Amino acid sequence: MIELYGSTSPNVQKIQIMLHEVDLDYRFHLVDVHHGEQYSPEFSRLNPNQKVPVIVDRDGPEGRPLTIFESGAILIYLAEKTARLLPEEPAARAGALQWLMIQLTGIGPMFGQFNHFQRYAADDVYGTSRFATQSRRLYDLLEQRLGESPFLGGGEYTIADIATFPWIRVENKLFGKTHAVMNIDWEGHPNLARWYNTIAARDAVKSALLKINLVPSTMTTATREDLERYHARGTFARSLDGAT
Ligand SMILES: N[C@@H](CCC(=O)N[C@@H](CS)C(=O)NCC(=O)O)C(=O)O
Repeated sequence: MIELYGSTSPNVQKIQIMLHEVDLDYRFHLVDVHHGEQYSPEFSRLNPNQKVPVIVDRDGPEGRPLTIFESGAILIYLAEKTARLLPEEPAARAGALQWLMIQLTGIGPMFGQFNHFQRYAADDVYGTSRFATQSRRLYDLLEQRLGESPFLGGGEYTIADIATFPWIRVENKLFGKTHAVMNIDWEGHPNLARWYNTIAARDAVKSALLKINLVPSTMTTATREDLERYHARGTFARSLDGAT
């Protein structure tokens, strides 16, 4: 049994999709990140970085429980545990891992920052434009790659696709209509659309999405102070000179 600590975030959705793909039983524990549950001593013991997702594999190596944070590390662990969705052959494995890293270091952070500025700091023209530019560049990169290759890593569906798919979903609870907000159209990105539709049609993905859609957003009841803390601004901002 896997215990999954998460929220509605795309970084959590990728783990849910993976668990359905490799057919491992899991229990979902909602972490109310908009009311500060990630800072609790109990959660901080699971992840000192105080972010979701986290898993606890009750049947870890040598039968002992194992706690893992960071979605990329969790995907690699689950792929290795089940010998699924991460090729063993070195070239194919490197191909999958490099596109997994593009998601972890590019797509997630850039789309995330774009979403933040566009929704909460749209008056910051430079920030909004900078992250819109980076996000659009990444959409074009994916389109180019998927014009050359059926899946991101190569010929096979891998954890690189699983990691990226939730960030491209047209609608999710956290980001709303990401494509619409960024004026990204499927017509201009036909290879991305083909890839997206292929993944969305998989049985495991469909069953994962049914579960994902049941996870409630904790943002709706967040107070102004909760949001200031979540966004690390106002009284929660640290000063540049390190005084706070
Ligand atoms: N690099 C991390 C990112 C995790 C992350 O940013 N999680 C967000 C949800 S998308 C979170 O827990 N936010 C709460 C917070 O930052 O306080 C991963 O891929 O697991």
